[in-house]
Amino acid sequence: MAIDVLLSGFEPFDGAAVNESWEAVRRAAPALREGGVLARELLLPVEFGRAAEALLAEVRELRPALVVAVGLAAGRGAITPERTAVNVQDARIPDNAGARPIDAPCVPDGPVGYFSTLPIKAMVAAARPGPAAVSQSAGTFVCNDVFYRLQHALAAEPGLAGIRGGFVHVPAADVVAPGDAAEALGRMVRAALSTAADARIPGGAEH
Ligand code: PCA
Repeated sequence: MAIDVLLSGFEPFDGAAVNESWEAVRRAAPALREGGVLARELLLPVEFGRAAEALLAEVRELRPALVVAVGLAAGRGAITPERTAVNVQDARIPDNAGARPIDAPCVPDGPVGYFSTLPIKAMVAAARPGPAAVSQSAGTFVCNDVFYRLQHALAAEPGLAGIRGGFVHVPAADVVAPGDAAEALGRMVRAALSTAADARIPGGAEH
């Protein structure tokens, strides 16, 4: 049977004991299944290259309608669907395997970036009334690497045609508790499954 959604979260990194992304995903997936959505969850290592390869292996195997990769953005004040992935690895801290690339491409000779193919505005609306906003960039660490390689594979591999994918960052547990993040994630997944053309809601920013 075809799967509706593959949700991924990450292992802890940077000395933390837990990663709120996995805390949200491991709660959201069974709740979605109870509600009749065919959801699968996958825990990813915080490692450049290896995390994306693990996600893509599962995507090729399951061929879900949607792929929603989730990561922790500890400094943020809201749940944030990401608009763009950029072809850059620039690590402020080493990943969990000790790799610390600086200004390297995620995919050599790949395009500069990809847009999410999830309806990010409809997902922000679905996540509210909790704090939720569009993010214009997933950064340049492992989350962006996973997001970029996911979008690259979905765009380039004929066997993955039609699969929509994207990335959501969740904030630390003191901003949004994991149970609340899981509920919001569930609503966002349902919105993404039922939304073909994204809602026209402003989500931009001035700096
Ligand atoms: N957050 C990191 C990587 C793993 C995670 O949960 C990031 O934003 O790149």
